[in-house]
Amino acid sequence: MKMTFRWYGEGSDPISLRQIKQIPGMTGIMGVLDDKAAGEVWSYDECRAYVDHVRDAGLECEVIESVNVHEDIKMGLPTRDRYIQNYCETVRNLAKTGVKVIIYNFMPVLDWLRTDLAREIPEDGSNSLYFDEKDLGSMTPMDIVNNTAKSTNGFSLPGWEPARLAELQKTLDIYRNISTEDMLKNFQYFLKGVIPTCEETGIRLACHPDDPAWPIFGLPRITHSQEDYDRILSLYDSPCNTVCLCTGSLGSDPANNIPAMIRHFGKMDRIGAMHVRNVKQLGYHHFREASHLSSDGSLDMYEIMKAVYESCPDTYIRPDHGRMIWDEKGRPGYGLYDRALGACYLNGLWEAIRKNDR
Ligand SMILES: [Mn+2]
Repeated sequence: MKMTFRWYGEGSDPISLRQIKQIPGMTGIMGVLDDKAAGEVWSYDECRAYVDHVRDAGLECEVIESVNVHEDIKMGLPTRDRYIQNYCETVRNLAKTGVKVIIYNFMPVLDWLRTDLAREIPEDGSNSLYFDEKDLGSMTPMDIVNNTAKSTNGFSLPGWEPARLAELQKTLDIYRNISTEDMLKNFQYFLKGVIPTCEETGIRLACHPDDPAWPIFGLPRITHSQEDYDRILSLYDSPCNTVCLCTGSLGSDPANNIPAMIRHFGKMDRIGAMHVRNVKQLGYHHFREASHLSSDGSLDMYEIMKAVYESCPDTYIRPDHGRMIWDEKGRPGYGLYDRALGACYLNGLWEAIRKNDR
């Protein structure tokens, strides 16, 4: 297991590489070129400069996140071929710098979704990301976008880039005529276009699940259960077609048995990377994010780490969204303190599991 930390890059992330390096057991980052629009090529020079900068700080940079798939690919528009070519070029450029895994998602338009980015946790006065489907009742997708954009403390958020949301209404109208089956066909077309380049360059592509793990606003979401991922892996059978198993996204639905899913895909060697965080299920389509500690949420983090140890012990892991604690002001979900605590806790579980196995 390699413990890593999401980092948005110099100028975009208020957290420094030096701070990340000081978290015990931290080996590297999961990086992103934060200013890139979906569909744009990440040039070799840009990738090289980013990776070298991370390495100069004594950290590895083997996982890159949010190489976003252009909406035209997901919608199956004729313009998709150009964007698939661009994607392949980015894959090649990243591979040349030593990157091993690229995390992406195939969520239609809205990416991850919350109804509150700073809901106070009554027990301790901290706050975290929160979702209650009942609050969506009166909201349009446009309301949600505006709300989210207002609550980010001035930071960009992955998946909420203004450029891709500018034509939101037009995009939503197109999706009205796209079925789940169409979406799967578009996904397969994308994989057929990109996986051969991944195989050639040794990059593993890891698909992040829908967050939350159910359909929203009637959009065709196809990546939120074990069955969904079995189908996606069968669309293109390759060791490079893998899952980014995000325990918090999948864990928003109590029907998903996370340790069982880790074992299932881990034993197939189809987990490219993991996001490991806890979530507190509060009712039907209703949850908030919790500290990583098992007893603070609904997921058994010991069982999760044990499943990793037993089925995919070499995978990349990072703590995911943290609460805002100790008066930190930062990007919602991506503060330093609670994610650092999360990493230490997961490392502690790992040490105990490992030693207990001797
Ligand atoms: Mn995640």
